[in-house]
Amino acid sequence: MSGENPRSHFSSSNIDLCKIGIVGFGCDVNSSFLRNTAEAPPLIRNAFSCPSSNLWSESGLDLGKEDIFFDAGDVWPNLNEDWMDVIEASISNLLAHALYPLSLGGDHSITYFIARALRRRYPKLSMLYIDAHPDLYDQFDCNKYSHASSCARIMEDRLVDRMVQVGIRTLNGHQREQAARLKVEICEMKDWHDQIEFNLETPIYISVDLDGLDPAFAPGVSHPEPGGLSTRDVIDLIHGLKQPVIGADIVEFNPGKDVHNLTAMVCAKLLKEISSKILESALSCEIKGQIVDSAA
Ligand SMILES: [Mn+2]
Repeated sequence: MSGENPRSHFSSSNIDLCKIGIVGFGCDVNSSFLRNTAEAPPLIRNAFSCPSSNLWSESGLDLGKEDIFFDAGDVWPNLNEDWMDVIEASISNLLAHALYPLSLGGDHSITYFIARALRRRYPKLSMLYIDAHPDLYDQFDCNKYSHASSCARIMEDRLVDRMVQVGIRTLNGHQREQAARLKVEICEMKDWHDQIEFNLETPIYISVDLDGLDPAFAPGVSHPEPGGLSTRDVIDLIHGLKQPVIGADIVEFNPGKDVHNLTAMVCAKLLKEISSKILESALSCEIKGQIVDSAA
């Protein structure tokens, strides 16, 4: 470990020097089956700074250095607030400080509200959506903001130019129709191979639902679906992206279903590798914000 206090690595005093804005959303009100993903953000933070590992990414970046992460803390539901606006405003605030937002969920419904904020900043944007589920229901349990409908909302509102989904293995008839109608590009798990190329040409936002991984690797989820990606598959996929990565979320970790903290550690590992990828993108630009300008 490079620091004295292993739990302080997200903290930094100067928001304007940092590159990545971390925010947790303790939101599971749009979950359709089980709750408890709201408990995830602090556990992912703990796993990130757990002294069982170090803070270096596989690409050789020391994520324990100062002025990488600005920690905006965790946002918790307040029945008197419009929760959707709170998420969108939280991301907008990070973007206003030229930070690349990295959100810890919470259920997958948060991604739609994150994308609403991102779209105002990024006129060209692709989303890489790693999940067992396409989340394309027109509505689920009479809830149009369900975590099972987030991609339908994102595509209807044209919040991304391309939506590429990986790990999908639960398509039904309705969602196949929705995917065709909304032009979602789905790499079904049955067709997955590790040399796959998506040829993304715009900045990329990554959304990782832990159930995209096989439950053998990430058992702490509400909807375990056998036959999924390995942790290595996901890391290699992230490493292989050629366009700048401008933000991400890590969602649907259900601590109540975890085994020996395994899924929390997977979240932390993905947090490190995604952060490293974001930093590589940021460092390749001499001035913060150049990615935005070049994408216009
Ligand atoms: Mn899912």
